Amino acid sequence: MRFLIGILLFSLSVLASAQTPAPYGALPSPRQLAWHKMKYYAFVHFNMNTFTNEEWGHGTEKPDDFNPTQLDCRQWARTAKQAGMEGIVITAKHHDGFCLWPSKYTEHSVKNSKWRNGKGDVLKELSAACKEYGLKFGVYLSPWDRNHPAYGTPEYNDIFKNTLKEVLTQYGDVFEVWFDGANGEGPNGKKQVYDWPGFIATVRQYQPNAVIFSDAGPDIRWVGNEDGYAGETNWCTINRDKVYPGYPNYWELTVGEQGAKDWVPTEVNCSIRPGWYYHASEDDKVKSLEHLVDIYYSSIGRNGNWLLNLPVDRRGLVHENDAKRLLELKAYTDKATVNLAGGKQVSTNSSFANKPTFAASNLLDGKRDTYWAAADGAKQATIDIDLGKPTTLNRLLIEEYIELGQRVEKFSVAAFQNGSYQPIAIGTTIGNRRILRFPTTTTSKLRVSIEQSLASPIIRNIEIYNAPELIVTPVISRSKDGLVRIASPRTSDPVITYTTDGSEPTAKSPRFTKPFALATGGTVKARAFINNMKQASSPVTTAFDISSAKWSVSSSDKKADAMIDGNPDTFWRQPKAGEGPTSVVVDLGESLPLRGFTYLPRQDGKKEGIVYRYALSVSQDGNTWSAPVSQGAFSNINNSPVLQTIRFSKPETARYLKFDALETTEANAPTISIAELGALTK
Ligand code: FUL
Repeated sequence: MRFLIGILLFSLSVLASAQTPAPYGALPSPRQLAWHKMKYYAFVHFNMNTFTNEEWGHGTEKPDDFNPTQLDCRQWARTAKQAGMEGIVITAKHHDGFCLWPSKYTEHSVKNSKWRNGKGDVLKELSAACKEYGLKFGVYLSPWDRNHPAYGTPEYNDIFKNTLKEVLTQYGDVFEVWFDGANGEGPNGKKQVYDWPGFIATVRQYQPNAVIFSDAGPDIRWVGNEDGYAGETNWCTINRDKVYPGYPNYWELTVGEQGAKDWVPTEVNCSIRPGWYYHASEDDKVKSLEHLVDIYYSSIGRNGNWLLNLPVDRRGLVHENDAKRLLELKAYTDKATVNLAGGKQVSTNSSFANKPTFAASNLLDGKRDTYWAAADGAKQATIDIDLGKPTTLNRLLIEEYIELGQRVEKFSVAAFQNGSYQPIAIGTTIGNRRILRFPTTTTSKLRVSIEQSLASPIIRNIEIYNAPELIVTPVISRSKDGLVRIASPRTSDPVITYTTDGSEPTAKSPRFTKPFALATGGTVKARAFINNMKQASSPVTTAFDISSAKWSVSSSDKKADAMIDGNPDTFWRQPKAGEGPTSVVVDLGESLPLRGFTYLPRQDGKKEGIVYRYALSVSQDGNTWSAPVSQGAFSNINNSPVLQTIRFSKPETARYLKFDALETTEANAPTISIAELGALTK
């Protein structure tokens, strides 16, 4: 009898597996699947740093410094909603330890601030606003705490768990908990050994549906950069055992690991401005529409979700410039995603068990739960889409049915032209969502070929778009001799107009025809036009201080000039690790009133030699040096290698600058590198 039941069960399972495609490899959990249905939501960096003009606060700030004058979380939610975003993740506590809610577990919180007489609670207002606007609510909580007296002791782990509990139990549903990998010293100079399993268990206990983000997941992973780019190849899988928050081989996170055992997809976080926090000096540095569109395709279009940061300002509002750009992006992406393939004819050369349930028509039906599956065991297949009439197109969206795993390794797209299929695009992985960009083509038939797959391909959806062309924003540069050039790369025959009086460039502004001098500095704004001046790029602004025309670097290394050549793409590197100077002296050629300096780290994506701690001294004669007029650390420079602007506490008059690199971001790479050093005289 037992034997017969065994046979029956076995035959039933064989039958069932023949009826539906079998899953392959690591699979997403229900909470991950819910997250995969999202794609675009806001990060808001708003906390103590907003008021102290810092990126990483020190933990010594006064609670009274937190003082928004017109805080309006409904404005944030309204702006996010209008922008097409699906949620907001707020920096409830950043590295300086200040809590945006009245926590029982620290004195460093809104409860001790004069703001609303200590009765304010940003999380309460934001969670209510999110609810009102139908947005999901998420929280960023930094385990690193530069204020808490218990930091660096086992007691702190319990405090952090209690803090988490407060945030996870008082504000309704939380869809995401964002754990930062940064782990520095606390107020006692001690580092903390974090109880990650305990932190994760706390989230699971109080918000079981929330996804947990960190470098290592467990649910969603960091993409390995803060620039907004996932890998063109991007697997949802990694081996979680080897990755941990603060994992040094962060570039592995950009592409994931094919066939690895854990499902931990990428969330792409980047800021709409250079900094994460609001700095008035960055009001004209909001990323251009073209840049944001590029990030859209490199995040949402490369199997990631996009967490776009809005640095809420000191009033407590999303700044007008950021809000305007968000709406421009929404208007563009709406136009760029009008589906031209919906309901068209589609056929494939392979299908699972020849069953209508897995038919090709599912590919174009716009439904999330239906899919086409190739025959069991097939590793290749072709999908033919008949658009019925010549159609102009330049984008293709393709999505795998990830409920059964991520499979496709390589695919291509071809357009039927002059009697045969001509290749127009290639791709590697697909995953939850992949958008391919290719030159505008007109065709009535498209062929998508799955060329290599870990298991038989299973595709949920294909869409085709004709995205409007965008003009690339001009690039403004100034050479060492103080001549300004403006170029608009990859745009044919643009007309570039510019201003130097701070006004917005229009079609009527002076045209850029040849380099012009701006040796003592000024602000240049430019814009590119095409189509008889009817179509314009975003305006771009670059402010210059004094040029380096008269400067020299006191060094026998000829390459040292790279650090003062005005070209951000060249950099000087200390010849050999541990050898040569870790300090450089720049002769400004004349005595100048100095208000600060700038350091641009190398811009080639590599980290070697990026300076973290520095000291800056000045001299009139190059022999006698002041004590450092500025000394400190460039916050977050490793993850976000943008221009560092340091202002002195009081003006200094000097002819020589000495820049001492006290520590680099990678402890084991003592060589230093500098793309540009600059002086601030204004
Ligand atoms: C990083 C932090 O150190 C930055 O300040 C910022 O919060 C960014 C989103 O994550 O690791």
